[in-house]
Amino acid sequence: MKLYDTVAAIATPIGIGGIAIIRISGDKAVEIASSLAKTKSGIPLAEAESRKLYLCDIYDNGRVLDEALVTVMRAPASYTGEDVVEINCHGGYVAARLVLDAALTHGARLADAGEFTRRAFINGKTDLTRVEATADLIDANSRLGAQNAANALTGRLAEKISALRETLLDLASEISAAADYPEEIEEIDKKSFEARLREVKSSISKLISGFETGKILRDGICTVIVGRPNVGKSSVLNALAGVERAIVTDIPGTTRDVIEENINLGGISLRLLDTAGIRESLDEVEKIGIQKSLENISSADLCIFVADSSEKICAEDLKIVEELRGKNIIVLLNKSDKTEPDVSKYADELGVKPSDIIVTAAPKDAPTRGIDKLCEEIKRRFLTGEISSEDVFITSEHQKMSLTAAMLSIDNMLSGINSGAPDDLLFVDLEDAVTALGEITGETVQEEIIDRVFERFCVGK
Ligand SMILES: Nc1nc2c(ncn2[C@@H]2O[C@H](COP(=O)(O)OP(=O)(O)OP(=O)(O)O)[C@@H](O)[C@H]2O)c(=O)[nH]1
Ligand SMILES: [Mg+2]
Repeated sequence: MKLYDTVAAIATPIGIGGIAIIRISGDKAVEIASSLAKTKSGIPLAEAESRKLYLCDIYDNGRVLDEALVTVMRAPASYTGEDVVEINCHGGYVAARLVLDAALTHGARLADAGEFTRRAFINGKTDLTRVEATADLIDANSRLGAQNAANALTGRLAEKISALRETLLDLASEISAAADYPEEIEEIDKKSFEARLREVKSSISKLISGFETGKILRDGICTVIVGRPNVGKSSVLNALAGVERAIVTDIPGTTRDVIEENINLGGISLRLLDTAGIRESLDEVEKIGIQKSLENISSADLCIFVADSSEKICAEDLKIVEELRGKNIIVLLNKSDKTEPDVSKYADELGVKPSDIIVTAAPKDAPTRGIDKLCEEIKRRFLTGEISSEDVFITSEHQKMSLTAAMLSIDNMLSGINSGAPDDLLFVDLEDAVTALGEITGETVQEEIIDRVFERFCVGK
């Protein structure tokens, strides 16, 4: 499929580095590259062997820009399925930009964000699960997140969805054969039909229940640390991060803005947000900081409430805990090096379960306490069960929505079978389920969903 113009972009991040890659894709890719790159061996690029590296000088208007390795990948054996040329020039801020500008001058258009992958999708080189996995892998911020993305990228999720879709298509063809040729084909065996349907349902339900894990693998656990001023929130952040990330002083109101730190927790990413201590304040800047603290609570996966266990619980503490009701919350009784806190008394006063409380200390220049326990508790809450290197979890809302829609249609069919519904009604639900599963791989997807998937991509991918 070659409906498009030829596009080009820098596929690597701009900055100091050994290599930058300029990717050109489309009908005129080789022609445009030929007007820039002259192979050292004298072979015209138009005659270059596909997928072989050629050392070239890159020129623009007779002026040499760089010395680069150039690969021609002829359609359809390329990333996009079109003719692609990749120029591996030197990294940095200037060389790649000049080479790209030269390609644009010679007739290429600057590629939109995700356009190379979108072309690959349109040309059937990839399916929508792999497209989403590509974005997940690029954005991955943890080892297990990258592993999950790589599993989906190599087709594990697509295979699962396609197998389920195939089973449903088989069932559909059995129904329609029985309806079309009632004399030759016996009525469908409802018992075996139902059994196969239940198998598909259980696989779908497993995939849906893996969504929470998939989301954690992809985005990490968004954790907000809240509490009154001076209780030790920033000290806890620093203890978890293992570095002096946030300023710690004995002046209440030290932290005013939200401070973010990403830490690795057993292969997943813990995105910690240290916030301004919440209190009634007249200071304009502090007030904005407090507002931000409150806003972050609503979108967090986990709220760590820090209290100073060397002081009595006060109205301000209770007010903050009230803000956290209904959220996933862990209470830290901090500064336990000063006095040993009575956990059950605090649990009563704060109205939380004793099992949600961890006794901690994060004093300056002295050993910490309870930080390991905090990490274990977070892992226990968010990583239920071992994640094997073979596992693949869905990561996007759209995948979950389509699976839920397929599940609904299957439930309709199951109750239809029980109530003796006619085959043509079952057929309608089967078609809906097949369509819903096709939305995940991209076989039956609407443009709007595709647009949403590609919104996440950067230029050059
Ligand atoms: N003894 C002791 N001191 C602590 C502990 N945790 C924090 N501190 C001290 O308490 C003071 C306040 O600590 P921070 O971490 O800045 O407190 P915060 O909650 O971030 O305060 P704000 O940013 O003002 O809201 C500092 O002097 C810390 O060294 C602890 O566990 N034990
Ligand atoms: Mg602070």
